[in-house]
Amino acid sequence: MTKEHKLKINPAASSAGGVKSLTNAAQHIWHKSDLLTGIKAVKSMNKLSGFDCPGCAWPTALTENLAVEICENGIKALAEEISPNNADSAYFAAHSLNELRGLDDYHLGLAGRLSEPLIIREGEEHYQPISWAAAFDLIAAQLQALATPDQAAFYTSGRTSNEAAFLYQLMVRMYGTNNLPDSADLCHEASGIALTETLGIGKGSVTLDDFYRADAIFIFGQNPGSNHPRMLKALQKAAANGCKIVSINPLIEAGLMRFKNPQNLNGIIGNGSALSSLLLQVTINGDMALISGIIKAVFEFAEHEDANVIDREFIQQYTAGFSEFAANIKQMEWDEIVASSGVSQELIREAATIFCQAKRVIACWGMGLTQHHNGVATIQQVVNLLLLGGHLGREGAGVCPVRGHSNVQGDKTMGITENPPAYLLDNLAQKFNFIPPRKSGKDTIATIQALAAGELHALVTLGGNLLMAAPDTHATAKALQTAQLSVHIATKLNHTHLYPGKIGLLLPCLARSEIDRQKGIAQLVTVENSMGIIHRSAGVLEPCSANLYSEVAIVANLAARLLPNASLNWLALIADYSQIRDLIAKVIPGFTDYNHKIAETGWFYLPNGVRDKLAFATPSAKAIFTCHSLAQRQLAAGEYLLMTTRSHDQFNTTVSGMNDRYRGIKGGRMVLFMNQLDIAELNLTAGAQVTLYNSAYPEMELANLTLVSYAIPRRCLASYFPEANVLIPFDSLGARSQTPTSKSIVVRLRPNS
Ligand SMILES: Nc1nc2c(c(=O)[nH]1)N[C@H]1C(S)=C(S)[C@@H](COP(=O)(O)OP(=O)(O)OC[C@H]3O[C@@H](n4cnc5c(=O)[nH]c(N)nc54)[C@H](O)[C@@H]3O)O[C@H]1N2
Ligand SMILES: Nc1nc2c(c(=O)[nH]1)N[C@H]1C(S)=C(S)[C@@H](COP(=O)(O)OP(=O)(O)OC[C@H]3O[C@@H](n4cnc5c(=O)[nH]c(N)nc54)[C@H](O)[C@@H]3O)O[C@H]1N2
Ligand SMILES: [Mo]
Repeated sequence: MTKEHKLKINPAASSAGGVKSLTNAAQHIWHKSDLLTGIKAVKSMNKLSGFDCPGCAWPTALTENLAVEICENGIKALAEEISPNNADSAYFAAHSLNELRGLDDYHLGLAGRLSEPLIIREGEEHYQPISWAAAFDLIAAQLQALATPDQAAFYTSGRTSNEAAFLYQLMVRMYGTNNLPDSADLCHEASGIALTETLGIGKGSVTLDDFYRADAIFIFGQNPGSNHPRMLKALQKAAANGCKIVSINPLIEAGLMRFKNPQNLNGIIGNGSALSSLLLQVTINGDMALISGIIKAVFEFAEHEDANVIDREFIQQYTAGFSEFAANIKQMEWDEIVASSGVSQELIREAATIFCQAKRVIACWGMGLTQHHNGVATIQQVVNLLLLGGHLGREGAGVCPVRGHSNVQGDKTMGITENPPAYLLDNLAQKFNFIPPRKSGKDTIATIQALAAGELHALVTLGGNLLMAAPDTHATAKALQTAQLSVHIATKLNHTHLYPGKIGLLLPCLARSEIDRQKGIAQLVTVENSMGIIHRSAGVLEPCSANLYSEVAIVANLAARLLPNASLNWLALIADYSQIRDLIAKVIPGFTDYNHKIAETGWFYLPNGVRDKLAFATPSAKAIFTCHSLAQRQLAAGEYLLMTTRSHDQFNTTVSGMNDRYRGIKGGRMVLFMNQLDIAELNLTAGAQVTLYNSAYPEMELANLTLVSYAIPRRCLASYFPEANVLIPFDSLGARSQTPTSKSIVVRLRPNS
C-alpha cells in the first residue's frame, strides 16, 4: 500500500514542460545514480549512435538535432534502469518474499537492479543464487516435461528488442505453442484490430513530417504531457504552422493546453505556446457519440453549405460501405449524441467546422479510446471520420495510434502475437523447416485465467510486470502462484516476481542503456517506433553487474537446451546479432537489406501500404466504412464511471515518485478525482477519505482514497493505475480486443468509516 504521509493538493497546471521538467529530471538521476553516469547516458539517449529511450514509442525527430531528443519522463525512465544493482543475493537473503510483498511499487523499485540469476522453490521465503547454466537446464527440463507445450505461456512486455523478440517467438513456436501474450493485449490491441479490419494494416499511417503539414490534429484520450512529452514539440511546431489542435478528453490535461519547451529559452522564461484550439471535455466513454456527432455535423454542412467537405472522389475510388455508413449516421439523434458525449451540439459543430476547413487531418489516440468495451468500434468511428474527408495516404493526414512501450510495435512486427497471420507461420515453416502450431494461443487475460483454472503450468515473462499490469490484482496474484514454473527475465524487481509458484527463476538482463558485448564485440539491436521507423540502438554504459546476460543471450541459451534438434545453431547467433537480422529479413516482410540499411543510415521506414500508395490490404482492397451504435451503459443511482490513469511520476507499474505535477498532486497517489458538484451531492468535502468498490462485485474495493475536487465531468471519476486495478474484474473486457476496460469501471463509493 502506498504511504500517504504528506499528500498536498494544488490547483492543476495550465501548461506542461518548462524549466521544472529539467530540474525534476535531474533530481531523479541524482537520486538514483551518480551524476557522471547519468550525464553520459542522457547525452547518448535517442541519438542514432546511442540507444533508444526506454520510455515511450514516440519517434525521434530524425531530421532534427538528435542531441536534444530527450524529455523529463524519458530521463526518469532511464534513471530507473541506471539505478545501483542492490537487488543481489545478499538483498534477497535479508528480505523475505512476504516482507517484500508489503512494499509498494515505489519502495520495491528502490531495491535497484537485479544482478545475478536467482531461484526460489515452494516453501522457501528467500530467492537464492543459481548459475546460469543450471537455470537454463532446469527451465528446459521443466518445459520438456509438460504434457503439451500449450501448458506454457510466454509473455512479452514491449521493451524487448526486435532481435530478442524474433528469437523468442521462434523458440516458442518451435517448442509448439502460440501462447504469446504481450503487454499490447492490455494496451493498443483495439487499435490493431480496428485498423486491420478497415485499412488492412494494424499500424498508424503518419510520419513526424505529417504533423508539420497538418491543418488539424484531433487528439483522443491521450495525455502527451506526461506520457509522450516529445510529442508536445511536434504539436508546438504544428500549431506554429497554423494547425488547429482539438483535444478530446474528460480531463483538461496541462500538456494539451500550453507547452513550454524546456530546451529553448522562451520555454524556460516565457509562458510557452498555446496548443489546443479546442478542448472537448467528453464524458468517459462518450467518444463514440462525440465522433458520431462530428460526422453528423459534417454531413449537415455538406447538405446546406455547398462546401466541398466530403471527399466523394476518394470515397468512390478507395472505399466500400459508404451508403450504409451514411444511413447509420443519419438515424442517430442529436439529443442522444449530446447526452452520451456530454458535449454540447454547439461545441461538436465547432469541432466539425475545424474538420471541414482542414485539407489535411490527423487523428491521434491513446488509452482513453482503447481501454473500453467498445474500443474497437470507437477507433473505427475515428477511421470513418477520416475516410469521409479522404484524409489517408496524403501528406499531413492519417491515423496515429500513439503507442506505449518503446518497442511494442516492433515486437508485434516480429511475430509476438497469439494469433499469428498465416504468412508468418508459412515463412517460419519454410525457413526453419518445422511445423508451426496453427491453433491460436492465449492472450494475456486468457493466460491468467488458464493459470487460475490450473490449465497452464509454466509462465515465462520477457520483461514487464504482469501482476500489477493486469486487472484484479488479488486474483492475478493467486493465479500466478498456481504455476509449477515461473521464469522472469527482468532488469528490476517487481511484484510479479514475488508470486513465483512451485519453482521461480529470476533472470537478470542488460538494460538498453548498457553496452552489450558478445565475445568482446559490442552489439547493437533494433527497435520500431510508433511511426514504423526501424532504427538501431546501442547502449553506452558499462553493465551494472558482470553477471548479466542480454535478452538475446538468455533466449538463445534457453532455446539451445529446449530445442537441441532445431535446424539452427542458437548459440552461434549470440556472437553476432546481425545474423539474427539476416534471419528476420528472410521471414518478415519489409526487412530486405536490413543489416545494410542499419549500417548505412541507422534507420529506415517499413513499407506502409496506406501511407505509401493508398493500398488497402483488406479482402476487397478498399478502405472499409463501418457502422456502429451509440448504445452506452446507463449508470444506476449511486454509480460512477471510473478511469484509471497514469500520474506524471510513473512508467506503467514503475512508480518513480509520489507527485502528479500537472494535476496538482504532491506526496501521494491514493487520490480520487471527482467533480465538485458530485462531492457536494454526497455531502462530502474535498479531502475526505473514501472507499471505492466495484458495483457488480462489491467485495472488490480500494480504501483510503482522498477526494480531490477536479474539473472532470459529472459521474466520472479518475484514480491511478496500478493501485486501482483491484477494482477491475476479469469479465470486463473490450469486445474482440479482450483488453481490460481500465478506463470504464462502474463503481460506487462510501466514506471511510
Ligand atoms: N512517462 C510515462 N510515459 C509513458 C507511460 C507511462 O506510464 N509513463 N506509459 C507508456 C504506455 S505503455 C502507454 S500505452 C502510453 C499511455 O499513454 P496515454 O494513452 O496518455 O495513457 P493514460 O495515462 O492511461 O491516459 C489516457 C488519457 O485518456 C484520458 N481518458 C480516459 N478515459 C477517456 C475516455 O473515455 N475518452 C477520452 N477521450 N479520454 C479518456 C485520460 O484523461 C488521459 O488523459 O504511454 C507510454 N508512455
Ligand atoms: N488499470 C490499468 N491497468 C493497465 C493500464 C492502465 O491504463 N490502467 N495500462 C496497461 C498498459 S497500456 C500496459 S502497456 C501494461 C504494461 O504492462 P507491462 O509491460 O507488463 O508493465 P511495465 O510496468 O511496463 O513493466 C515494468 C517491468 O519491466 C521490466 N523491464 C524494464 N525494462 C526492461 C528491459 O529492458 N528488459 C526486460 N527484460 N525487462 C525490463 C522491469 O522488471 C520492470 O519492473 O499495463 C496495462 N495495465
Ligand atoms: Mo501500453
